Order: sequence, then structure tokens, then C-alpha cells
Amino acid sequence: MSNSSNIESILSETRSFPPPATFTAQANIGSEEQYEQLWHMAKDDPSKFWGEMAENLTWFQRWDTVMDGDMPNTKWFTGGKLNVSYNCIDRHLETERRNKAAIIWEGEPGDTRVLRYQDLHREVCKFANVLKSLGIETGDRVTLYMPMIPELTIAMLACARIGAVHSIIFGGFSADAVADRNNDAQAKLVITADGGWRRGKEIPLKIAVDASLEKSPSVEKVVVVRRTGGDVDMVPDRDLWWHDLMADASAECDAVELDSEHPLFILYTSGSTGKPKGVLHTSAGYLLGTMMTSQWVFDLKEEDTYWCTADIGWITGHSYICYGPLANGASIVMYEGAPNWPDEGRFWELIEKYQVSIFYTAPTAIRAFIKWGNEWPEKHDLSSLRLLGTVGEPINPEAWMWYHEVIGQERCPIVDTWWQTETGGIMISPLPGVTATKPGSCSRPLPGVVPDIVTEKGESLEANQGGLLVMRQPWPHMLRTLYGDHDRFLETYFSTIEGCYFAGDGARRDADGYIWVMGRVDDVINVSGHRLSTMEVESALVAHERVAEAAVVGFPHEIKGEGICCFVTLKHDDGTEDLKAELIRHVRHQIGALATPDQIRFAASLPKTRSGKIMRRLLRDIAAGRESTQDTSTLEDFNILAKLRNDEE
Ligand code: 7RM
Repeated sequence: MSNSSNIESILSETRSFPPPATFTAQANIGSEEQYEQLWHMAKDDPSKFWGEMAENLTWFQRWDTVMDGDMPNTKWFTGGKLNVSYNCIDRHLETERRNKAAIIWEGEPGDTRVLRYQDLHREVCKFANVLKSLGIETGDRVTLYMPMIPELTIAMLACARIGAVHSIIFGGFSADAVADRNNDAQAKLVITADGGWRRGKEIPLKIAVDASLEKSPSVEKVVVVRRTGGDVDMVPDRDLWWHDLMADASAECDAVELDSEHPLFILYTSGSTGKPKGVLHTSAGYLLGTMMTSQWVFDLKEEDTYWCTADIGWITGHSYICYGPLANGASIVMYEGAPNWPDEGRFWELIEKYQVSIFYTAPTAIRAFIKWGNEWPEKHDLSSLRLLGTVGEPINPEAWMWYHEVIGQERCPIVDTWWQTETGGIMISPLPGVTATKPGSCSRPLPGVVPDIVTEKGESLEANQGGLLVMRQPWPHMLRTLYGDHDRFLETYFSTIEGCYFAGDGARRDADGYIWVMGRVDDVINVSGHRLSTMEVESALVAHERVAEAAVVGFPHEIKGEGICCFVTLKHDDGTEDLKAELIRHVRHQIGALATPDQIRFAASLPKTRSGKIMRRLLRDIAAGRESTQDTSTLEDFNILAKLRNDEE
């Protein structure tokens, strides 16, 4: 039972919130029995289950085999033909949805656009014809390096319409990052904009593209959207304006009939070491997964106004701004800019303005909202909200409680959704009409997902034993390979635990079968032979009224092996030695002597990835007083590292 690879869990959270009866009464999945039945059917007979679900898609040709081969090389719906763009747009035009808003867009400066499904269809068809006119063929790779404007979604769906494979690069990445990804994918075309707006400043995208193209010779043409009106150099014969190309394009373009396993997109995700991994997703399985999980988890209804605040450059935006919601014919809100521009009330203003009913954001954003203060949400009417979601990191229970009370006004269920770029869609999450939620737990697996928590030898662990989170069965929306490196795919995900997909996260399951993700296993610290999850110490710190955010790492310690070093951001900038002592006592009191911090360091901010995840591996070097040799290409703000180093005592 006790195994040296186990992770000890020290944080105990006992609060539980059943779904409101009024929510349950109208929910897409509305009872525990229905959940159990779906989950067991999917586990015992996945071909039957997913075959039935696939009736929700529109097929040009029905599949022969639902599930073909074993993990990791399972193919889904082989023999079938469909088109993702057709499923996200065309089929809605035969219904009342043709006049429904598909995209309700707001730019950071306050300009707005609404595209009905008909409008989206016209723009996508035209741009698909533009792609063809530029020589883009089925299977070619196209890089999208764009701000959060409707043209980004139009370009994605236009690629899907002709079977070109998009590779979206988040607009905050550097020219070098763009060049690396262009080269890895051998992209033929880059679509970009002059710039995008962020906190009132222009992010100069085209300049970065120009620099990247000096190092990425595969790219033949660049299409540029005029967004900010800033100055750009247009290279003759290479660079073309979006609006010029669109002016002449025909609005008729049949969706190409593509194999179920035709590649839909590549999305690069940073490894902790080495070059980024090109996660490849394919058509039918990915679309089905994102469509069904949107229905189950977000309880999407015809009349909802749904807002996911992620950037489309991350998987969350791919799956839950674009493909999942549009496959369901939903109305989505898309916002270009920062949450604190022109002031810290922007998100709440948008919720009120568009009467948003479903709101999906990240713990890092929630911690920022808490720090900014309740006066911002309190200025706005948030009564349109009926469901809240979170994704990206474990949510600290105190942040969860704030989200529940201040934003959800104790009325809205919260879905804490665990998933990864690699899983394509949500894997573990409450069902909002069914699951009693516990702050900090992503609760139970969705139908079709068979997780386990195991030792390093692959043995299943008992309740409340922390170990490695794995998947025992394949699912339709799973990644198929790492682009151009199938060996790395096998090595990264399938070599740790035989016969299983290994997610890289540590987790435990409680006595009710709820899963508590404890963070990346690389972040675990070993104190006197006890393996502790850094996230649990962080949650204890965040529960202190003066703490806004915390990152905990290990550092070499003569006696204990590793000591506990806590980087702490305060709500108000007033850190003192007394407060340090108080925080140490607080953690000790909350979770026990074993987790007593050895060091508290106050920091103005923490190093994060551009998608908001705390980069603990960089803090480990600082805590140990080492020079860092780590990859910092995904770091959001380099100044933070220098500041943290200078703050060392
Ligand atoms: C969707 C996304 C994946 C990693 C994953 C976890 C962490 C994401 C949760 C979470 C605890 C959650 N894709 N993670 N969601 N941890 N609870 N609800 O973020 O590829 O960028 O990251 O994020 O460590 O492995 S991702």
C-alpha cells in the first residue's frame, strides 16, 4: 500500500455543493442514473457508445468501424467521410439557426461585430476560395498568427473546409517561436494581421512575421488582415492584404469530403525540455469529442450566450471557442483584449452587455480578479450567468469559493474541467446538473473516459493515495501523434505506464471517487522522504486573507533532502517579517508540521506561461540560487525573473 512513488495528500477539503434543483430540472444530463448509465456503456462497449454519439454529426459517408486498433494507435470512424467546417456551419443553415449569432465579437477599443451563421458561412467560403487561389491544397500546413478577431475563426474554418491543416501560434510568441513552428510544420502560408490591441497598445504581429520568415523558407505567401491600421511593410509577390483577396472571392465553395482521420490541426505545446511538441488532432473524433463534451459540461442550450475567455491560440480556444460550441450551433462571445482594459471591470461589463449565460475562464484570471477587488464585479449586473467553468490549473479552494460567491452569487454550478492539449477535449469534470461539487476537485470522468491513479509500476492505488494520473482506454479526441516525431509521441505518453496514456499529472481519488489533481509530477517535492504536492501548500497559503497567489517549490536541504520555499504575492504590497512568520504558522496549522515552509519570499508577481500557468521550474533555480539553463521561450514576462533574483536575501 505505501509505495515510495506515492504522493502524500495533506490538504483536506470537506465543503460540498449539490447542483441547484432548478438547474438539474433543465440539464442536458439530469440525473446520477443517466450519468452512470452513459459512463458504464461507454466503458464496456465504446464502439456502441461512440457510434451512437456520432449520429450527432453530419456525414458524407458513414463509417465502417468506430474504433479501429488499440491505444496508442487507435483510429476512429474509419471509412467515414465528413467535413468539420460543414458540421460547424452549413448544417445549421438548414434550420432557424441561419439567422442566429454565431460570433458576437468585441475588440479591445470597444468596436463590435456580430456574425450570424449565414455571415460566417459566406466569409468562410470566400476565404476557402482565397486559400485555393494561393495554391493551398488538402494536407498543406497553414500558420495562423493573429489577434482575437473574427478573421481568426474564419481562417480556421476555411482551412478545415478544404482540408488544409492549421497551426495557430499565440500572438504573444516571438518571431523565433514562429520560425521554429513554421519550420517544424513546413508551413506554406502564414496568415497574420498588422497588429492586435492589448492594454491599449498595438502588438506588432506583422513585424514578427517578417523577422520569422528570414528563418522559415517553406513559407511562400503571407496574408495580412488590417486590424490596427499600423504601418506595415508589404513585400511584393509575397504579402497580400486579406481585404483585397476577399473582395474578388466567390462565396460558393463546397466543403471537401475528408476521411475521418484527416488531420485537422497541429498545436504546439511546450515541453519542459527540448523543442515544442506538435500535437496533431484529426477530424471526426476530435469534432465529436468537443461537440459532446460541450453539451454535457456546458449544458449548452439554443438560447445560451457562451463566453470562453481563452485565446484561440491555446487548445481551450480551439475546442471551446471554435469547434465544440459551433458544432452545437451556439452563440459565442469573443473578446480581443485584456481583462483590465480600460479598467478591471471589463469582463463583468461584457457579461452584462451581452447577457452572457455561460462563462469559462482560468484560475490565474480568478486570482487576479480577487486581487483587483470585489468592487469591479459588484458594479455590474451578473444575473444572466447560469454556469461557470474553470480550466488550466488546479483551482485553489479559496479561489473557487470566491468564484462561487462573488461571480456565481451562489446560484451557478462551477465546472472545474481537467484536460490537456493532448486530450483534445474535457476529460474529467462535474456535470453541472448532476455532480455535487467540491472546491478544488475536478470530480469524475466524463462518459468515454477511464482514468486511474497508479504507482510507477502501474498498480491502481486505493482511495486518498496520490499517484500518477493515467487513462486506461482510448477516446475519440485523443492526439494521434506528435507531428513528424511518432517516437517522441510513444515515449512521452505511452512508455511510463504500460498500456496506458500517462498525462504527466499527479492526482488522488477520494472515497467518493472524486479526482483531485495535484499538479505536474515534475513539481512534486520530497521532504524527509515524504512526496508532497506543491499545489496543496499553495492552496493553504491562498486561503490566508492577505495572500493573492503563491508558488511553492523545493530546494536542496541538508537534513530534509528538500526544503519548502514559498513565493507569495500579496493582495496589498505590505510584506513584513511578522507576516512571514504568520504565514509559516498558518500553513503548519492548516496542513501539518510536515509541510512547514522553510522560506517565504514575497514577490510582486510570479513567472507564468503565456497561458497563465505558474512556471515552478524557473522558481526552483532561484530558490536553489542556481543559474537557470531552462527553456524560457513560453515565459510571459522576463522582467519577473530578474526581479525575483534581485529580491534574494
Ligand atoms: C486545457 C489545458 C494541461 C495541464 C494539465 C494539468 C493542468 C488543466 C486543470 C489542470 C487541475 C484542472 N491544456 N490542468 N486543467 N489541473 N485542474 N481543471 O490547460 O495542455 O495547456 O495544460 O494543465 O496539469 O496536465 S494544457
